[in-house]
Amino acid sequence: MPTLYYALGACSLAPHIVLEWIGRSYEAVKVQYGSDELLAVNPAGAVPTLREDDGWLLTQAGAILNYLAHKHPEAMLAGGHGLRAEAEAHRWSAFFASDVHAAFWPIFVPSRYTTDTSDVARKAVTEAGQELVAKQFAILDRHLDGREFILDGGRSVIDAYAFPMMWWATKLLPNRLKEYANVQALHDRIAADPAVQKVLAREQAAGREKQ
Ligand SMILES: N[C@@H](CCC(=O)N[C@@H](CS)C(=O)NCC(=O)O)C(=O)O
Repeated sequence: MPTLYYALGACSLAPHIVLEWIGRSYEAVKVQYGSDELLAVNPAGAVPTLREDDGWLLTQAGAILNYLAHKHPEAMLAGGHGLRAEAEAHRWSAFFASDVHAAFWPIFVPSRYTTDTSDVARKAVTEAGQELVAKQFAILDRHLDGREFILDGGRSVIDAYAFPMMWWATKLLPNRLKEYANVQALHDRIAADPAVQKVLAREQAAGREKQ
């Protein structure tokens, strides 16, 4: 049975959702950033990490999602067949990893982006991050015009990848997702999915447990 190491509300929510969509047994282990338990499975001290029964470890959200989609073709989460469909899946995976996720970092941890410790400097970094995130959501919003999901071929791991980031945006952008009606619609569609509700409830319950 595969094991997913996750943290609350983090990008690890994406493979957590995908494991639920796949519908096979898995274990989800909540970890603390910086803990020995996490460092033992991911030298970056980051989530997500997927562990297979034989001890094989896979890190990087995009790689895990791609692996799960192809390990379970019956779940039809890879976003279509053929060279171009695969290229599109890689394109959007890279977009979320390199452009969207990275744009959130100055908002999450502004101190990593300036050596100036003043509140003014930190606030400026946060605002720069918000602008960068907004730019990425504008791109996604245009792409989603007339589409139900990000890739052709229906719901895919890429929609799950988008979900935590859309969720963060509803909390961290000054205008939330108001300017991005198509992104808001995708967020709402994924959020309403019973499997997603189950995963969110599980993560929240785990968060309430005593450490
Ligand atoms: N490139 C990595 C980034 C993973 C990442 O940054 N995860 C965050 C949570 S969303 C994390 O674990 N941060 C802890 C830290 O940076 O200390 C991936 O896509 O898996």
